[in-house]
Amino acid sequence: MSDAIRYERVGDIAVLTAQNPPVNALGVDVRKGLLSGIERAEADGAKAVLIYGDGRTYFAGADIREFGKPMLDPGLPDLGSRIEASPLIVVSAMHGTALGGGLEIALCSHYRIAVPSAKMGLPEVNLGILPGAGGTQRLPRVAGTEAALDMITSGRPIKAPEALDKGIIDRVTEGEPREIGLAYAQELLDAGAARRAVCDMPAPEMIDFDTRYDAVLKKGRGQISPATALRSVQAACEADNFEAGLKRERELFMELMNSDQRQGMVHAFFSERAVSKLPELKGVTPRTLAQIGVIGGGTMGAGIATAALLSGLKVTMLEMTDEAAAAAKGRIEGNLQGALKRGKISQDQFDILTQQSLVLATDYAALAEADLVIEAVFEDMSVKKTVFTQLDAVCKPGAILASNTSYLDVNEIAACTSRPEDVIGLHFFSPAHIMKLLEVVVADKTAIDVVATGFALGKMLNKITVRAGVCDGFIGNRILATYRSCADQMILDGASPYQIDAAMTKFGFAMGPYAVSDLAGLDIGWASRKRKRAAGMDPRARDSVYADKLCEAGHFGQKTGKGYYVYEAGKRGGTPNPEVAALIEANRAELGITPREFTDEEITRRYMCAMVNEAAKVVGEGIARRPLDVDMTLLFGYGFPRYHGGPLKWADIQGLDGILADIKTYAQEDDYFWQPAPLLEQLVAEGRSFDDLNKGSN
Ligand code: T1G
Repeated sequence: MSDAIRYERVGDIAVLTAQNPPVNALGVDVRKGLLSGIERAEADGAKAVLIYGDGRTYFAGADIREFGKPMLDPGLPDLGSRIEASPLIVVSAMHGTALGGGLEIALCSHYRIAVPSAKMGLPEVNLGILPGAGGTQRLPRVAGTEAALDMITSGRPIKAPEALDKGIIDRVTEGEPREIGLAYAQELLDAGAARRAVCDMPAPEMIDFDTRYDAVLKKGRGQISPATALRSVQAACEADNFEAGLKRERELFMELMNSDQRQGMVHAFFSERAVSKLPELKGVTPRTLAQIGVIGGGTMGAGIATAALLSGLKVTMLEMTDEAAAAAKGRIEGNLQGALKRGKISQDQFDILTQQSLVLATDYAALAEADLVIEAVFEDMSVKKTVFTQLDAVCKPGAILASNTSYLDVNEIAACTSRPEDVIGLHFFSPAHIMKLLEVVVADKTAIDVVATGFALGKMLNKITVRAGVCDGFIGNRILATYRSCADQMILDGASPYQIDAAMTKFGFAMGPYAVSDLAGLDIGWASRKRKRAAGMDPRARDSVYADKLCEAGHFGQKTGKGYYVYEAGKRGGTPNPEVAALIEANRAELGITPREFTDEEITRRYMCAMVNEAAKVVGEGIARRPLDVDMTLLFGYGFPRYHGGPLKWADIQGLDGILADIKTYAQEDDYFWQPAPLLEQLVAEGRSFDDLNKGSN
């Protein structure tokens, strides 16, 4: 018997207890244990079998770490069929998260009971695959085609009471899984209940799968797993018999298992968990966080305050005037109204957050007791310095002084205080109560427990928290500046902003870079270009001025109704702004450029090569610790498609040698912009990948 499954007899019931912490993943030892447990129960005269999990959950699914490796026997589909075929009555008692292969094992059991808090679902599409142990065949049989399709293509788990309504489970009972499972199994035996196998149920009802397929494919923006999973459910309705449906599911499952998208999504799964685990923070106690200050109540500051309030922190919002403070309060209340509408908080909580947890102030003295102050004022070094000098004067010893700067030098900000060890960058993304990314920018003198507190705050606010070093733009905005610049150069050379946007949405971004600029406000890029020019640009850098002309005319994108696109009130999205082409042509003429054609493939390749090259520099210079830190930054802050895993995972999958070769080809036209990253050259020379660096750092 494997250690992962404990076997015992309680009267007529054989009890199989999973013991594979932390989530009872169905690795090979668990599968072996379940198989031999069933065989032993049948051999030693038991009349029923109870399956449940020790610790925090029933099986949370297949062991994802086994993906991409040869499958060791017994495989999950065969194990499931064997459990289902048992002549004994098999009962699963679920708690925690019965996900993927976990729910599939439960569906192979003859009866299912769960505690009310249990959640169940088939989230495989989020890993780039589909339920591969009969889930696409059994779930529609018990829940109906529509309900099953919804769960399988969305991957969303549901709570036990809903699962009961849908017929996925038979009973919901408060208690310990072992106790409620034993009682239920005994009750079934006492009542002489029959074995009940889902595979014997009639095929689910047919629907118009082709129309649905197109909709699912479109919604996935290039992600293939939900649409492929739909075809597998279709097989449940159409196949001649249950076995034939299972076989089709297996074929489609293997197609996805061998896909690049599966690699990308599994990388994302593990990386989002690894990103905040830094070796240097092990054993470091974060400072206390109960009360925070936010300076500046614009969109960003109000978003930060909202996120902090929602996580249970008390917030003092500092503004310059009473009017500005009232406006900030209005923004925060507006954000919290959103949370109220979405059911995240109750009206009572809303009242407490706005009336008790939030304090408005116009005097720095109000920040004297704050454990952490985050400034979100105008992005200008002299303004920041004024703020930090005042904070230094009023804040209590040990308070953390944080800047939400997107680009500026945190060392320089820290140097204007008497306590640079307490200064850190906390770079939120707008809207800060919604966007998942937080860059924790560690300056030269930042104390380690201040870094730990930055990560603790990220956890409280439910963010993906990434460590970044100091440089212009940190991880994300620095890489963004480079790929945006690559796009701007393609425009000078002949591409159009609309072609670039179309090519990048085809790649999987929700929006292309120019539509994003319109959304963020063209004034942001304008200010950044002016700052770079003022600091002195390298004469070899190609500068484009057509976008400046839009700004000079007062067109800042969506907020003014016009930018790269024209936005009509009440309509979603925009249409290309006809004035833009003339501005670009004038810029080309000024520079003596004869425009040429670009294919979508070339646009994508250049854009991605620029992103990967800068990302490799960011890792090589230690601004990001590991390639996965870059990948998670781009995924959670910049809309990079999850199914590609992140730019550096994408690069690994494409092949680093080909990317380096293309960069060198582009460098023949412009050897200033296209300077190959030393780390990329090194990896290619050594035949290694970015992922090798991730693994080496664990
Ligand atoms: N396999 C391996 N490791 C897993 C795992 C899994 N399925 N699930 C979690 N872990 C690790 C995770 O990496 C972390 O490790 C630790 O457990 C705690 O997780 C044939 C093909 C269950 C809701 O997709 O959604 O079944 O970082 O920090 O917030 O159809 O983990 O501590 O080293 O996330 O309490 C389908 C994936 C698989 C579920 C718990 N199942 N897991 O969340 O803790 S595919 C899933 C989760 C499949 C069949 C197929 C969540 C959770 P470390 P955690 P949590």
